[in-house]
Amino acid sequence: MEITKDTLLGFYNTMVTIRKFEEKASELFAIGKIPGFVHLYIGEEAVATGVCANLETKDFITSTHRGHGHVIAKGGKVDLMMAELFGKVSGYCKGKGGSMHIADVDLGILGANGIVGAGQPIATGAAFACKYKKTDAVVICFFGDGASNRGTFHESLNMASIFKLPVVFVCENNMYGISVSQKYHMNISDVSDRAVAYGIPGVTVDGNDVIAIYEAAAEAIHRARKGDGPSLIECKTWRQKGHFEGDPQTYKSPEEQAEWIGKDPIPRLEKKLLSLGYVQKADLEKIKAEKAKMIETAVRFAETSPEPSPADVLTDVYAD
Ligand SMILES: Cc1ncc(C[n+]2csc(CCOP(=O)(O)OP(=O)(O)O)c2C)c(N)n1
Ligand SMILES: [Mg+2]
Repeated sequence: MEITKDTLLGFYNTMVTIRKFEEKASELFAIGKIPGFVHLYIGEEAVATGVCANLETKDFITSTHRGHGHVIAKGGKVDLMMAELFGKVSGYCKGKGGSMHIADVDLGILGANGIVGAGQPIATGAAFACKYKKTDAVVICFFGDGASNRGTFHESLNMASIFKLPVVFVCENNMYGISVSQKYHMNISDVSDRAVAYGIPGVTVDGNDVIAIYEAAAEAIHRARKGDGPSLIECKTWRQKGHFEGDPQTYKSPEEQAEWIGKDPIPRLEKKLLSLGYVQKADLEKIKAEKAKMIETAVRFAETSPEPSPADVLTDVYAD
């Protein structure tokens, strides 16, 4: 599979947008401008980027509590996202969802979700609908290593397998469920081994290598789109921040943190772009400055947007 300069630069733009969004969210949370919980995706940007680069607008994703990267990679607008984090009426969900419940059905973003593992049956149901309606769309289900221990994971893979549904299960294995290391929360080292139990392909890829993820996802998405059913892709990665903003992270050793910072997916892609002669260092700086500016504009939009009215507290909460 030949990967063009434009494709690689597209990856870079998306990953830097996610990084800048997350860094700004961290800063704003620390000074009390963002209410509620914030779970950041810093260090994991290659996963959403590499997978979603294969998708079309008609395709769907389900996301998690750590969902900002998925939304951006699927085409979500950073100003509406930032306003949602601020709880403003101009946000994606009129400020009623917050960081963990951003959705944009028109873009196929079926929602971030505060309930671990809840996206798996939603993705399976959406894939059933795609097959039933013969829309040729596929569904990507993002979830963590912790979520692969939930019953929803096993039920969803089984159902998707027997019905040959067009869904790709993407496990973002950042090696922790909150403070609990994978070593303690499961008895296997590769989540992809779980695919065997459902008779579907399962692969493990380097989750900090956007190209490897793009290629693995391309194959699984092609398979799903042509009617051959689901796959499981495990991306081994690392969250550079705490589970949530404010987490003291006493469970991570400084050595493992340093090792993984050294594997940061963004400098890694920068090296690739530079070595191929596609960019100069100044071009990369320019992209970073552009994205930082775009996020500043989003923050201004969020800050200057009105607060929701208490009178609207129950509107859009229940479906008729
Ligand atoms: C059903 C359910 N159980 C427990 C929680 C509390 N909880 C929030 S995040 C989390 C860990 C999730 O770990 P993982 O799936 O690996 O995702 P990560 O945070 O590492 O991205 C838990 C247990 C929850 N939100 N929902
Ligand atoms: Mg995890």
